[in-house]
Amino acid sequence: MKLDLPNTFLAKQKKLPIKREVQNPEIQESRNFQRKPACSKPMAGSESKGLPMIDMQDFPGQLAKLIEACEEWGCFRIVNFQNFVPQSLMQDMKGVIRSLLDLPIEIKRRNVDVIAGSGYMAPSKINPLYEALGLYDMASAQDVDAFCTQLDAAPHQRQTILRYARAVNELMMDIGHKIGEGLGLKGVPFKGWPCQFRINKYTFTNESVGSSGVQLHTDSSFLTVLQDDEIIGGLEVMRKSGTFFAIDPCPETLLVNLGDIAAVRKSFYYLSLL
Ligand SMILES: O=C(O)CCC(=O)C(=O)O
Repeated sequence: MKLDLPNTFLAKQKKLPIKREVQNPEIQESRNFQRKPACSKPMAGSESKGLPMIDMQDFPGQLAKLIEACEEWGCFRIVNFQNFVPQSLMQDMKGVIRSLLDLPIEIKRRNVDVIAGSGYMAPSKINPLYEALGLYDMASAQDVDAFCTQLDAAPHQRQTILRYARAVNELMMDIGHKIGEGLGLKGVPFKGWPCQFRINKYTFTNESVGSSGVQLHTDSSFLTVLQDDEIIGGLEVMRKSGTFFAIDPCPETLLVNLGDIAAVRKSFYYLSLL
């Protein structure tokens, strides 16, 4: 079995969603935008318009489906992962990041890079609608602590960020192990791999709806786990054919995307992991 994927296969872009009506362009509340009930309540084994849905509670039963999703799509949604990341924690975290992104720019700028691009990214010429906060390694309590200190996080915010970071890191390792197992590799030592955390915000108005929220890119990571908005879509992934496929919102799921490190040939893959 191999993950034999050209880089372009994993490419994705963020298009700001087509609006139905905008009462106030300053307000980015989801109620103003078209609802896409493509995947209102995912059931184990159900599909979201073709994008594979992997049931994290059904292993090894889903191993073949997982590997097929990696090979055919380079991304998939997961369901039934709440033993790692409870729904309430996802909601709490959303509340925390909303307030962090609302902080004054001078405070957000304190979120400095550990490696290039790992910290705060202000809207730029290339990505004028995109802003992000970042944390280099969410597996490191020290890094999480430093991030919270930079942003003057209140004790309850710090607590939520710490819990979320731990939970998502555990989940990422579990997904990594499952992919490894599907490839016939048991016990791949993912512990110690840095796990970057990014909080993305797209600011859009009437004029910018339909344009790119962030430029076309692949992820340089092994895996990306994305907690996306439950209502507003916009993410598109490139299929093997070169056409873009819209990833519709799907509440109570997470999107997993394979990055460049996963997109290497089997022989190299074995070489790099063992
Ligand atoms: O924010 C999104 O929905 C996608 C973000 C993305 O592609 C990325 O952070 O690499």
